[in-house]
Parts: sequence; structure tokens; C-alpha cells
Amino acid sequence: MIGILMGSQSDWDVMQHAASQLKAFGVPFEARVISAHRSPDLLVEYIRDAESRGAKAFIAGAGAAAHLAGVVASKTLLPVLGVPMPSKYLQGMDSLLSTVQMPKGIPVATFAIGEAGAANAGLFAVSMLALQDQKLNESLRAFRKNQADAIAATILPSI
Ligand code: RP5
Repeated sequence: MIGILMGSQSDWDVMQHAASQLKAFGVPFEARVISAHRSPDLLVEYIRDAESRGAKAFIAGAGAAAHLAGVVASKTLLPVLGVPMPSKYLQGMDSLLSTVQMPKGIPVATFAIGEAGAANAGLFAVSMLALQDQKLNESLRAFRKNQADAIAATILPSI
């Protein structure tokens, strides 16, 4: 199981792209709104509970002073994949820097701002699980081949 966390319901439009990728590969996940600053006690409880239920990694998306992924990483040894949310005033640069610039010792694997980052975090989680799951490995190989085939088959409109 992969735990998908986000700081606010307003993040779901973006974070659902992580969920879609996991769903497409048949990877079990659960998505929760839990804020590092609005509900810190719930966050700690959730991480402990998800670990006891066999979570393999967490994907954490947050915006602005985005400390969710870092706080999650501070409370677990599982891999934490951070997704910076687009933000109104700084276009997600605040979220990106808050998520990616973790001080030494507590790593967060940080992805691109927005939908692509969320989708890639989902795909990265699939890659991690595929290390020990041959069927998933084959599905991932097929996914990559489909992408390559689509590029090779692209014909540009004539001008
Ligand atoms: C962060 O603040 C959330 O992750 C969200 O991206 C941002 C804005 O939250 P709302 O004010 O929309 O709840 O905690």
C-alpha cells in the first residue's frame, strides 16, 4: 500500500494524478488530507498506523511553506516522495523549494511542481515496488513501450 497525503482538499486536483497512476498499475493506495501544521497529531498517528498496515512508501503533496513531506520523512524510515503544489502567488516555487531543500539527514525525493510531478511520483512508487514484483515490472515495461511507440508513430500535421 502507498499512502498519498496532501495538506488540503484543494491539493486533490493535482494529487489525483498520483492516485491514477497507482490505480492504472493495480497498486493499492489510500489518499488522505492531513496537514503538517493544521493537524500535526493526526499526521503522526496516521504514519504509525499506515506503517503497521504495511505501507511501502508515502507520497506527500503540499503547497506554499510546504513542510508536509519533510515532516512525514522525519517520522518514518519509508521512502517519502514529495510533490510541490502550484500556488497562487509564487506559482509553486515556494512549494518546490520548501519540499526539495531538505537539510541533510532526512531525505525527501522531490518531483516536479503540479500534475506531472504527481503522476511521476506515482510512477516512481510503481518502479520501487517493481523491484520485487515481476508482474509489476512487466507492466511498467509495457507502459514505457507504449509511450515510445506513440512517439514513434506521431505524424505532424502538414502546413
Ligand atoms: C497547504 O496550503 C496545502 O497543501 C495547500 O496547498 C495550501 C493551501 O491550502 P488551503 O488554504 O487551500 O486549504 O497547507
